[in-house]
Amino acid sequence: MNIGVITIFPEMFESILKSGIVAKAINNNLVSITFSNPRDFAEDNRKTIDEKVFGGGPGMLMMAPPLEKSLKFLKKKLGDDSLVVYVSPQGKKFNNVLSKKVVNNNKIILICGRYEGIDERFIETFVDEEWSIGDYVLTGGELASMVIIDSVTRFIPGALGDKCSVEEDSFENGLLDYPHYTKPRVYNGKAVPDILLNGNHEKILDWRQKQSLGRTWLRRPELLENLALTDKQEKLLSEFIEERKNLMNE
Ligand code: 4HQ
Repeated sequence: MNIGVITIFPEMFESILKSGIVAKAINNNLVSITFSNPRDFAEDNRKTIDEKVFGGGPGMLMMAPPLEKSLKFLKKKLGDDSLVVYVSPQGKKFNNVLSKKVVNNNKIILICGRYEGIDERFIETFVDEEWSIGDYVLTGGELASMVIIDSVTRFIPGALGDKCSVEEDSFENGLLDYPHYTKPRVYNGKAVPDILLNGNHEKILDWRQKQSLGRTWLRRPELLENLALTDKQEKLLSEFIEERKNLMNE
């Protein structure tokens, strides 16, 4: 998997390059990240990459020409068929489905805007897709790009030690994750649910499925609208709702 990043702050990426799963994936040659700094392609002696916005208003905008040269440099390295993504709050909401598509395409170039953003004509000419990581405003696209790189890396075969982890995650089945417990068995007066301790694997699977369904119903009901639940799942969810009603009446 080849990732290109256009940023005036490549040093921000040191965190994910040095620690954890992304660092390991790079060391194992599963991921390669190439940076390009538009500052290196500025056209004047003062290395200007930003300018005032036409029409007035606060802040500065990144100019198209240094971005274009930066992109051409990365395309030469990664290939012309790279998916070019501009991260911005105006984009399509990023999710696991997009993340997996990136892994299938095998190459992506992420453009990190600073200031008020980048010249619209650059987006129209060179950007394939605009993606947002959520409805909040960051001071730049770097953190959003790191979120995308982190998420994508998890879907690269072999990047996660435990093969099952990706398949058992939240959203893989369209549902939120069930609760997890580890030692000690009693913590702050709270015991681990008995069912997880008595070794009946079938019952444990049912319990977890029920918790997943119940939590999704409570916290993200809109996720259930896009799912066709099996009869078994309908039954488990009804039980969850019934048990919760009884708990609240106690
Ligand atoms: N920004 N999801 C503004 C974001 C953002 C987001 C990146 C701030 C682009 C110009 N990016 N710059 N939310 O807030 O992706």
